[in-house]
Amino acid sequence: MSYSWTFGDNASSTTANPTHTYDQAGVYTARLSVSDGVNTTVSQPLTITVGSPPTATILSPQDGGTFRAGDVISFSGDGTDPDDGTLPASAFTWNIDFLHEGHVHPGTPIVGVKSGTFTIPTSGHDFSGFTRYRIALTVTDANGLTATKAVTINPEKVDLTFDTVPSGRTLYLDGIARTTPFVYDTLIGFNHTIEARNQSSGDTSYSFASWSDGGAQQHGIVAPATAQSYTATYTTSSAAPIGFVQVRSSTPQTAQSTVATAFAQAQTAGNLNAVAIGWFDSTGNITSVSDSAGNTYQVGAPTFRGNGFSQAVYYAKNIAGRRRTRSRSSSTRPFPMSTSASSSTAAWTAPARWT
Ligand SMILES: [Ca+2]
Repeated sequence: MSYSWTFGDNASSTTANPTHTYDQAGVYTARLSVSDGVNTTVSQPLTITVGSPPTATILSPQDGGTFRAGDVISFSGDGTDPDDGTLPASAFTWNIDFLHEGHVHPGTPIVGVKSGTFTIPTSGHDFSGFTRYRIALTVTDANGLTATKAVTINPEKVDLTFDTVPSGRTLYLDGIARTTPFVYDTLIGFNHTIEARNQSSGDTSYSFASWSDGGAQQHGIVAPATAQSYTATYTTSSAAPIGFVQVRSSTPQTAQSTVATAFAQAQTAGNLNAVAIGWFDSTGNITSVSDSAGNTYQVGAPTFRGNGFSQAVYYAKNIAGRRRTRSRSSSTRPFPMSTSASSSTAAWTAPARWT
């Protein structure tokens, strides 16, 4: 069995239990490999600190201190070393990290100063949940030995309650949809955007009416120092039901290019109009059906051919809501015709050969 030590300062040994003296203070890594001539095993690295490490002290902020959005936090510290005495500013490195639940958003290290300031943001990454800042000072002595001290400061938070009237609707907080009611914890003084978008559910439409704080449909808020509620009130409306189906008929007895029939009742926007058309011709086709409100009719049931007659059904859905007149055309004696629609008039035009 053979032994091979390296001590990290270019020195080595082949004895099993060597003694080694380091000439210079510093941090070294020692390793041992053991061999039986066939297989070699290398030990875990062993860190050896030679000399006296420095001491770091954070003078401010106080560990456990608190902050609000926009606060300017001053930090300062000292570093001393048994060998070097008071350490210069060049020996200082500060790390100001934002901690969120179990993970870290590291800040850019600040190097070469014994003190400084940083400002708590008023927007951006929010402080909801378990958040805080960790301020760590690392000092390094002339031999490269280090010491680190850290303090944590905590946010002063407030609960904001959001709701809608009626409740159970969706609000947007900083652009993220949330179902009401909900409570949001945030940093006092932090800026947020709240929005009560118009929305619908099933046949019910919800139109924004007002916010309890008098703000616009979308507006910014600054988290106050005490708990606050924000409620958006909506005006609700239900889609109109499909209109009443009515019947009326026109029976021109001479050839005409257009036949018009008035619907019996006023119509409601959104209704469905259906028109049944018959004519004494087993080959002609209806070319178009329209009404005076500008609604365009589509074929509902294809033209049916009988012995000397035809008939077809047309419809227009989601109609505009006002009275209108209707007509149709044919060159033969029209079939007694009936219309089913919620109220208006429609017109239909015969093929060219009819006229
Ligand atoms: Ca030292």
